[in-house]
Amino acid sequence: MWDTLWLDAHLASMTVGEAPYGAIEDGAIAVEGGRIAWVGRRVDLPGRPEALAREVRSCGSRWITPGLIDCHTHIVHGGDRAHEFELRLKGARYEEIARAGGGIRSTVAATRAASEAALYESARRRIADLQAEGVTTIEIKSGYGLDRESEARMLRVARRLGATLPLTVRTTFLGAHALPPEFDGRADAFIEFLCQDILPSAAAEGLVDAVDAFCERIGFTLGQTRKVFEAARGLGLPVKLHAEQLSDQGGAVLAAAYGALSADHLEYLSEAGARAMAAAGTVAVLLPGAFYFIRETRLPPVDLLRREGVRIALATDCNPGTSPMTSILLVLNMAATLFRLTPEEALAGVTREAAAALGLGASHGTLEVGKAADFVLWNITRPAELAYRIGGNPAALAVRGGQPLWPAMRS
Ligand code: DI6
Ligand code: FE
Repeated sequence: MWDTLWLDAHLASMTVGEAPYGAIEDGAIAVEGGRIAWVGRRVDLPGRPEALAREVRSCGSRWITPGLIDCHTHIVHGGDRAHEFELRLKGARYEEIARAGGGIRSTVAATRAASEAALYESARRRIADLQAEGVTTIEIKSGYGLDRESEARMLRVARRLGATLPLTVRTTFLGAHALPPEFDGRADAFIEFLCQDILPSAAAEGLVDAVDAFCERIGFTLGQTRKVFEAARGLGLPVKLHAEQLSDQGGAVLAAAYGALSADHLEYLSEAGARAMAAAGTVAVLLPGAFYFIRETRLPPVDLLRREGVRIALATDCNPGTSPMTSILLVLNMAATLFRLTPEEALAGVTREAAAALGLGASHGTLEVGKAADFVLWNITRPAELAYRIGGNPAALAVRGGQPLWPAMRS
């Protein structure tokens, strides 16, 4: 007998098939032991609902999607950069601020100074915004500590958020995010220390699910990124890359050569980069919040990605400098309005494709038997509404591992 049977719902299963959104009208989902035990049309249920499950719940004709996945965040960090925002509005550019010691470095100072408890609490609040919109899985990067102890502290906070909240957390080590002040002018030495010491010690503590780097003029070179990837490979860890955000450094080609789970940003992606990603199965993670916030004008090459068959995911990039954003629904809207993704591509980008970008494609991201019973009930009449609206929150109920996240459905 199943634990729970959810009835009177339309399902946007997000499986790849004939129907847009993998839609199943008048569907049902059965949950057993935190996983999806049955999913399909209600008329195909193998018996009377009451005979099949201990608990039968009506969804009131709502739509159900998979739990949403934010696959690229820097959500654990100290302080904020509202002041830098003011400076930019008076004319300073992001790269200028970064070169003048502001930018990422000011967040590094604030993060180093913050206690583990303070980092946990500020991240928990930001995560609460995401959860309210149906996010059940997030990725969290380090990269504002940049020394052994502070990087480990960020990742421990990420692990604790996953252990204490109804949320699946994947951690990514982003030690190669910026050059810490104590290594000024010695980027190669920092990368050496990172690969020999900071990364192995974080990995030994079980804090690292994947390894990332910021390959950019204001970040690290292709050669330095390769060293980080070699170190990750030596530890048996998958890689990802901040690639081609502000310029074409050839990062996507390198990432693909290492079988990266994803290459992220990609406004300046070349054809060669897209082809390499397609061949390697590397997911493109687009971050419209950062594009919008720094007023980038170069669009990521969405048509090229489609043509080459590169999978496209979306995320908030929640970070204090370039995307102080905690709304996954706004990401959907921005991806549609700014990048011209269809609402279906946008929803796939925060479900099926985001799961793939985290290496969780087998267990998350679609409504399919055997996968985690993570799903969201929505007060909408068609799935396109999720990308259509600006502001407002139609989430009626989020369910993770079969457990509702809040006591009653919102209408
Ligand atoms: N790309 C970004 O957009 C963020 N990091 C990165 O590698 C910016 C991080 C920051 O400015 O604090
Ligand atoms: Fe980022």
